[in-house]
Amino acid sequence: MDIRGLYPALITPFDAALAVGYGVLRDVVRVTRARGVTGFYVGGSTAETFSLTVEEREKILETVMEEAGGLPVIAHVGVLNPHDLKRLCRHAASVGVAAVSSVPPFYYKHSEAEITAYYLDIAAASGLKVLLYNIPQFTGVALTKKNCAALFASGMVAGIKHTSQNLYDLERLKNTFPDSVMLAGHDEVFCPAQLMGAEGCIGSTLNLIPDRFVAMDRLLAENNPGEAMRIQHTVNDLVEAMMHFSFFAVLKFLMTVQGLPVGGVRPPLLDLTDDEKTRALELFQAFLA
Ligand code: MN9
Repeated sequence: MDIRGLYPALITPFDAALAVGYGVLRDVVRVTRARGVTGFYVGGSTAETFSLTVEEREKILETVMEEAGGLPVIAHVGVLNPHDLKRLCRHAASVGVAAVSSVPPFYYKHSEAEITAYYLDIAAASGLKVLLYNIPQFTGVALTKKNCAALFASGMVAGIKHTSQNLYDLERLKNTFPDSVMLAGHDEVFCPAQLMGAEGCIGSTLNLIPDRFVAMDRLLAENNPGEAMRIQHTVNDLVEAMMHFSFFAVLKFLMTVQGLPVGGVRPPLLDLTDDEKTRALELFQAFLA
């Protein structure tokens, strides 16, 4: 399955009791589909995945698969416990995802051999190709053409979700492994990432403003990077403003304001205060104006 394209890194809706809102999740998938996204990334950072149980992660994936209408779904299966990892890999394969994905093993400083073995275990347990998830700001390790060479050589890597502003690393990866799919992971560098070798993106703000990414993508395909960058600047004004708040809390608040009642965030993340909500609403209204 072709995994190039525009993916929301889906949020996880929660109800007032902080249980997963599976019905609202269906709505999020339907609404973003109607607004032009071409696939779904499930259970990643934006999903608050490390605050979910294994059972919830499985049920969330099943729910998205039912609403995805045949669009490619990529499941983040990352977890340190090998038992849960194998279970999530097998489950993802059983429901028909296009690829599995994971951040590299985290918390400890893992060696290159350990990172390689972790990903090969995922490929073996799922029988699927793996989309590496490079997010050095959180994992403390940058995946590069050098330390991922063995993984790409294994033939089990679909590509990389590059959530890094180092676009030189991205360009070197694409240049070295041209048959792999590179997806931008930082929404604020969507346009330049496409010029540096990405063929799409996986991002949190595609839950909220997917149409802006569809528009940028179309303009780039029409060879009009100038106009695409005009949109990028407006997106980045919003992202910069959102970064003054707890990011996923403000993202979910703005989705709620837009008519998708996705609720708040799960602890240990904190929701916006009433004052923050007022300010967030003002800045979003300015963005839409
Ligand atoms: O999944 C997201 N990564 C994180 C991708 O949140 C860690 C991005 O979409 C960012 O939220 C976004 C803002 O920095 O680029």
